[in-house]
Amino acid sequence: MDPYELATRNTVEVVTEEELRALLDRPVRRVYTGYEPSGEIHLGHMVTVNKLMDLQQAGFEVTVLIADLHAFLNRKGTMEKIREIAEYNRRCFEGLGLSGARYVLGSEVQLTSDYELAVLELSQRVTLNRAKRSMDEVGRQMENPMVSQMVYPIMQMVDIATLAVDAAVGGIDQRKIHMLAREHLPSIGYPAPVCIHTPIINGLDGKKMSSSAGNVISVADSEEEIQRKIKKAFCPPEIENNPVLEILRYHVLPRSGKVTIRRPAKFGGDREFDAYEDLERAYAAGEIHPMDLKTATASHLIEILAPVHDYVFSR
Ligand code: TYR
Repeated sequence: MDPYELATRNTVEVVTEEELRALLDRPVRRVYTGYEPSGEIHLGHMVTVNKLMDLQQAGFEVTVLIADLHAFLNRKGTMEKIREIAEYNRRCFEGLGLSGARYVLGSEVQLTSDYELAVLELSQRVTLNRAKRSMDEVGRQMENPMVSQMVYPIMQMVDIATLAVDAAVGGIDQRKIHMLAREHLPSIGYPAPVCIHTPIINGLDGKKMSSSAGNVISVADSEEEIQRKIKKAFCPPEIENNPVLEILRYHVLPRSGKVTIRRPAKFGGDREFDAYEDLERAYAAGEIHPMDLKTATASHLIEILAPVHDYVFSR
């Protein structure tokens, strides 16, 4: 696949496309994504993991930031607890295919005086209002934001400079922080990063994905759990807000290259799709039954996640 196509497939926005093209012409290019350590690495995280893998294939050096201090600032728990899951997360990301990446633990690079000076410098340029709004979709309990959650976006900007990356990948929920970075990093002598935004996919029930709501599939799930969760997933006969189609689009097709629907001959026989548009069209036209779509999704996902599960839990 052409590098530009690889870099932009399955994204909702690239800021800017011209800058990305220029980057692809450079001999060395670096991209990163930061993740707050999380008890479960799930299909939501995997959308950006897949994008990083696309970019790796398009010649980017990939950095994964395990943002332990950010999780702390965002009220996700004690530093001790967060550190513990950070190590687990790293193994998950490696198992998912990011084995050739550079891994950086936030607290290992964010407590130097240069870093702190950059944070202070930028905090003097960003209004409280902008900082707060940038956290709308990222911050926890934002009806009552803490000062730590205003420091958070400033530090995310400084990460980009400190890690010396040319591009930042994130869900579209990171957009406002990224726009602040593009606006303000040049004032501390750092070029504006190219920002690549992926969609936020829905949970299996069609509602906002959240580990606590149990509507996600994670790297830790067994085959039986994957089967069970997909079986009861929301899968309307439409293409709008259909979490099963989203899994096929954002996970199965990029990783397996095709979707195979297995059916007895009397129900139309097997069908194979290697482009999402074709699958979507066939499904919208009623040529594929939701039950068959689910069965195919479960077996593809099991095939994708089994080796990851083994890698993560094999010792
Ligand atoms: N803001 C990201 C999230 O919502 C985490 C993150 C933290 C990303 C620091 C980048 C960064 O530099 O999970």
